[in-house]
Amino acid sequence: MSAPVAIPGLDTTVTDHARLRAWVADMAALTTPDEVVWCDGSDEEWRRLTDQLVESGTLVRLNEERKPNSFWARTDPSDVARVEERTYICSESEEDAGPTNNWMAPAQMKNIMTQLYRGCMRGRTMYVIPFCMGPLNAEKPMFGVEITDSAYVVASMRIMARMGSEVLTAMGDDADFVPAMHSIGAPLEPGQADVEWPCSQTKYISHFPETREIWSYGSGYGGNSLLGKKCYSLRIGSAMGRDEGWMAEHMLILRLTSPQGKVYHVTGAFPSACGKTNLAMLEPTIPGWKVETLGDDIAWMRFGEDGRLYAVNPEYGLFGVAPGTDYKTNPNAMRTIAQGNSLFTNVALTDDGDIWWEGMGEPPAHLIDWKGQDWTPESGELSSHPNSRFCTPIKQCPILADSYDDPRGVPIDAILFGGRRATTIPLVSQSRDWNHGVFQGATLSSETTAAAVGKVGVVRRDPMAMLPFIGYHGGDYFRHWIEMGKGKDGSGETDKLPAIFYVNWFRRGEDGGFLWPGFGENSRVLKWVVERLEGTADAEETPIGYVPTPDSLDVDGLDLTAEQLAAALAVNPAEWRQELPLITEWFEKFGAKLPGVLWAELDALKARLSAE
Ligand code: GTP
Ligand code: SPV
Ligand code: MN
Repeated sequence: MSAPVAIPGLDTTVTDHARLRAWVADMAALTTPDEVVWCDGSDEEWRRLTDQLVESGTLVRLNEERKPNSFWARTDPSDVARVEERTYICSESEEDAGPTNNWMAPAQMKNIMTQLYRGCMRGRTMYVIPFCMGPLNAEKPMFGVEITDSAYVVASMRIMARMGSEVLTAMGDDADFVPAMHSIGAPLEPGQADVEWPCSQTKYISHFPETREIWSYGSGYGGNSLLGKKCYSLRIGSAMGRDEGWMAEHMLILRLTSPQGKVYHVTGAFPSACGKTNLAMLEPTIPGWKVETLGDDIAWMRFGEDGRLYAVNPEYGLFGVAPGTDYKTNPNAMRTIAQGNSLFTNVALTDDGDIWWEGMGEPPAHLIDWKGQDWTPESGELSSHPNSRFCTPIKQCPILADSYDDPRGVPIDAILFGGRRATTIPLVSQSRDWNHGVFQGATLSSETTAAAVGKVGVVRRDPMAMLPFIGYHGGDYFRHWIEMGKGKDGSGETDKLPAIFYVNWFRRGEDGGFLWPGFGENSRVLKWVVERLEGTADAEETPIGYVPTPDSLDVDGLDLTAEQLAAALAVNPAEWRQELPLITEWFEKFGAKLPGVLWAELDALKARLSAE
């Protein structure tokens, strides 16, 4: 029911979509903004909003010659990352949220959040952003509409998703869409001065998987506020995929061409800040190999007519970890941001109006750090927050694959699971078969990073790199993976499925340093993966899967001793035996919903290890 309120911009001729109009009217009546703006995605709108954000102090315009049409933003120091503790899956039954999510009953959550939303946009503008995840010409375009009171969110959404008039027109008057409600939770009283980064100390990131709704409150940070990304494309998306027979995964997508001109597509699921963007944009160090980018964070995968699994990147931009990004590590990311049209959040500002972060060569003599303070190399503090980010259009990536816009996606040949582990996990191993690969994914472990609020460096299980993003019961999610392994419509055409590999770029040697050089050198691992697909690379069968023999991995020209290579590839049964009780404990969390085949995989692993 829409209450009769006279808010400028609320009554509009831009759409005849009755459900959309009613929802916007309801939210406006609840949050009482000064005006409602329907976003069209135009250049004029971008200029107006960024000018306004510069005026209010949220953005600083960067040097036009270095970073044209680009801006520097600093958040409140408390609003720098995803807040997993405040993220909820609100299914009707608690059981359906499973053991990996926070849960609250939908009615109770809506009650609490309705109180928070009441009047929360006072003194602010309500923006309505029609968006589409994935190509607009998809068979079934995946529409969403985000309501927000943050112009920073609108500007970021314009980079990260296809949005604006074109989308609204395509929605017609009755297209299905995911309503995604967002407020920073910082109303302005008459005469009250705004702060540079308004947000609230109370935060809720709530998902209603049954009604396909998102309600977010209190944070302006990416994953909490750009609701097309993690909230829609992973949490709601995973629930849709379960119901409709497809998969929403936290994966990069790349296209790999061998020196013989053969084309392969690879996806990779690594937890947050564990290397997806870097691998997706990799510049191979081995001659003749070519990588092209399709996506750096999210893949939607469904079976094609031919029974193969096809992946689409639902996003339109890159929201990448800034620190560590440099011409040496990720030159293609540097070339992408060099074209401008980007937002940089919580990095440092140089005296000549450019950006800088740790890992970008020699530090300048003076910077303004992410907290707005003067910084010098002697400061002894990081100039940029470890989770500082660049937000940049994917179309600017110089190695974007031409198939990026294809609504059918690209056929996947290999899936990589990977984590950040100082010990135990070898550089690469190939799973024995699909179910063993699902076991590798389900037991994936990684050290926590700055991408989420909380302690960094703690090893935790992060199944398929989806721990914070599975929108339903994790046991059902594993079952869905097992079901997908039976082929299109359960056809049993398992030879058409991608092969599954488990990688770890982050194993450390006795000196504490990384054993493997990583970045562009990871092309050597991709080469081994392809040669396994082609049946030409040797492997040693170990209890945990197939590991490269020292000769089968191309290390030509690499400054790596035989001992270092052996240490990177080592499968140490004693270390693996220590994992077994941890895996048992992990699986027990899922109770009766853990697919029996995963218990069987664990038993088989135990048996293989005890035979060592
Ligand atoms: P999200 O955007 O949070 O999902 O992260 P991501 O998985 O895309 O990670 P990203 O590629 O941004 O890398 C995160 C951090 O790991 C950066 O600081 C990188 O420099 C570093 N990194 C990436 N790849 C490698 C690698 O192969 N070796 C090493 N040692 N570090 C890497
Ligand atoms: C991640 O944390 O996995 C990210 C950044 O990709 S965010 O959009 O904040 O989720
Ligand atoms: Mn991510």
